[in-house]
Amino acid sequence: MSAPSALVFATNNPSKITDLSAMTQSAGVELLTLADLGLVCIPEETGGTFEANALIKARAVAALAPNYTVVADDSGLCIDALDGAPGVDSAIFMGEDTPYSVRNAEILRMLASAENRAARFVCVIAAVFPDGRDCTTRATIEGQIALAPAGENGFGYDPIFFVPHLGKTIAELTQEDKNAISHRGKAFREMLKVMKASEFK
Ligand code: ITT
Repeated sequence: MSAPSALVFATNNPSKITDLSAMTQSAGVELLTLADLGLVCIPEETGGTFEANALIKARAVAALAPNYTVVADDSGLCIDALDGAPGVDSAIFMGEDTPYSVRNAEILRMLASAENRAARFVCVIAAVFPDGRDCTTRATIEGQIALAPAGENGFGYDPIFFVPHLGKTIAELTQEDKNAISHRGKAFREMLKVMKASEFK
């Protein structure tokens, strides 16, 4: 079996598209966006878990594009000192229109006296196939909340997510280096493997 030659990515976040495009190009898979298909889909993320929300997004778009394999990403930053917050609410933490510079500064303030700065990015990729079946893959990257923001690349919380073995924040990495180690890179590569190995159609 082989992976589908085209995937529809059920996201409204252009930065996620940038992350995945680099990987689909090298895997020889065409990545179609909602805009490519003229679709508008903004489902309510009421699932409460990364898996449930990723499936909600993938199924909502699959209902509009039933002949395609649809993938969706639900992801977030989980900070130990904040009991896992912002977690599944990462996109809406402090309000979805609040600039990340403000959100990141607030997280640094909240952690000002924290001894434990451990955090992880979590990503679940859900896929829904034309035959109606679905599956998910999950991956994380472990790190630390930095003492100050650094770097201009990436998006969201990348400037405050420090990767100890590289001595850099994710925002200081190239696209290729981010994808090699990131929650999204690992979860998506795993999904491509599952698709190649399985009888999903
Ligand atoms: P879609 O639901 O349309 O895909 P979204 O951005 O709303 O887009 P999520 O609900 O999955 O997606 O929220 C993910 C949030 O987690 C994202 O908006 C960022 O705040 C954060 N996040 C996830 N991955 C990230 C990454 O690689 N770098 C920085 N922040 C990330």
